[in-house]
Amino acid sequence: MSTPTRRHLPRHAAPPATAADPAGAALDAEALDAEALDGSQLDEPADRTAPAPSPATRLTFPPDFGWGAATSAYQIEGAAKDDGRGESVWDTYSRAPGRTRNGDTGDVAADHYHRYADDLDLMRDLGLRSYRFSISWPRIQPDGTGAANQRGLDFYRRLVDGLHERGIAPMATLFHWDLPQTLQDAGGWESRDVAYRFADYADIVFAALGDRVPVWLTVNEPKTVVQNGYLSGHHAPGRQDPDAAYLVAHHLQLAHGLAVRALRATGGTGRIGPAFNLHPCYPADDSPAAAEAARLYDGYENRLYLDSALTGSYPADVLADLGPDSRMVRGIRDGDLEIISSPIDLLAVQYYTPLYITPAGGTVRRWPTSEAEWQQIYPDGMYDTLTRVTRDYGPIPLTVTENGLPTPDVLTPDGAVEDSGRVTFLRDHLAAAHRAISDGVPLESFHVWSLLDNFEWAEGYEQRWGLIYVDYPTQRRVFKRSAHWYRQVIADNAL
Ligand code: GCO
Repeated sequence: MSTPTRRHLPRHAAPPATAADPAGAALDAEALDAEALDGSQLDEPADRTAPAPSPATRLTFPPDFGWGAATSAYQIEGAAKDDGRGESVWDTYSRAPGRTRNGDTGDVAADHYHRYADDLDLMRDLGLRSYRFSISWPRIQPDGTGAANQRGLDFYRRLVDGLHERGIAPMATLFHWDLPQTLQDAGGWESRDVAYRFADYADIVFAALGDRVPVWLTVNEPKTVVQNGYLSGHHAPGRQDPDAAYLVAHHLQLAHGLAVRALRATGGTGRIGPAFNLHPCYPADDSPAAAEAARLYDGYENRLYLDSALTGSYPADVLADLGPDSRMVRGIRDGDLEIISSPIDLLAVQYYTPLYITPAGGTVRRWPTSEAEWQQIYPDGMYDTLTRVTRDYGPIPLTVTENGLPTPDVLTPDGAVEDSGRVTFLRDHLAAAHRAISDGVPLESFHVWSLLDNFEWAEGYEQRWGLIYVDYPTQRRVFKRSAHWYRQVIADNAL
């Protein structure tokens, strides 16, 4: 077997240093002081203190633009044992000692399973036109196979009906990382069979909800499962095995394609696509070696997923780097890429951060980070990502299904949450998205991550990503300043 020669910066935490790339690791550590770096060859960051534009300079969005917010099941629902829900890999992982900050789990989370009706009212008050949520596989099939658990399906039916009653379009993700534990015990995503079990689960969900959900997303961020679940090991299932990781990538892509085919087989009108987190990969300096390293890094970060889903082939440079004996390359069967590239209706893009690649194939930080130290704040990366997809893959409709940041939010005694950093961040990223639309990108909607403060995986509840503050001891919800601001943006259809 050959091991990939490069490291890949996982989301949500810095990767452990490896002997394979000591130079890159050293640069990562040095780069913690972003201000100390020389950014002279790069654009200036957006002026985050600029006043709001006057009406004359307003950025108006297309008339039917889908203003939205996003969540995922394990991060908000809680109710871990209600109504026949089975265990997922995240139950197992978060309950294991030392895996999450403060030992936090999603057992209660934002208690959305019980409070969904009130949360729907908050979405209406916010003026949302689109709500992106995920369906918990272990609520639908507690053991990952077999008959549907009707009580699980009923919950999502109530949720979807409640959205329609409030004039909000549902956008449902089929898999946001909560794999039934029973399937993990049978090999998880290393097992090709799990991709076929996913298609069975998708069949059940389409039969129950296909008439009420206009847009489906298949797999959320396969890359994060690969990098965090199987390379760095700080997400479920907590493995550190590069050879397994890329076989998992292939099976997640296969699962995506099988779900697309399952939806088509229903004959319904729903639209469907994958949700990829894309990171623009810039060379860290002007050297040819940095350009070459950034190109391969881009292969692992972006083209592995985009090329297979949209062009029906894996990037040759990544396959060569993995090597012919890698489990992934050996695991690709005839016909797989036809399945993976089954025609899709839209592509969901999640943008959080750029990456700067050194000649040695490591990464450096160029811009200040948010509270999530993996996230550099660089709004132009949104523009670059959206325009790149259109340029390289054609005018497929795009939706931004995640963009946001954590801020150190505090609920004041008079009941306010002043998250002005989130307002600035969203304004700058929306302005970049608007510029992309003006330059011809078919972007149809934008979903802030996240609607509510929630369980941020290994970071537990410490990071707050919501437009709406959740006071966990009481489960009280409070609109942050950013929620009031976003409501006005939606009402104006303009920044
Ligand atoms: C992801 C997930 C979300 C995260 C969000 C903030 O992109 O990792 O889709 O579940 O919570 O991105 O890190």
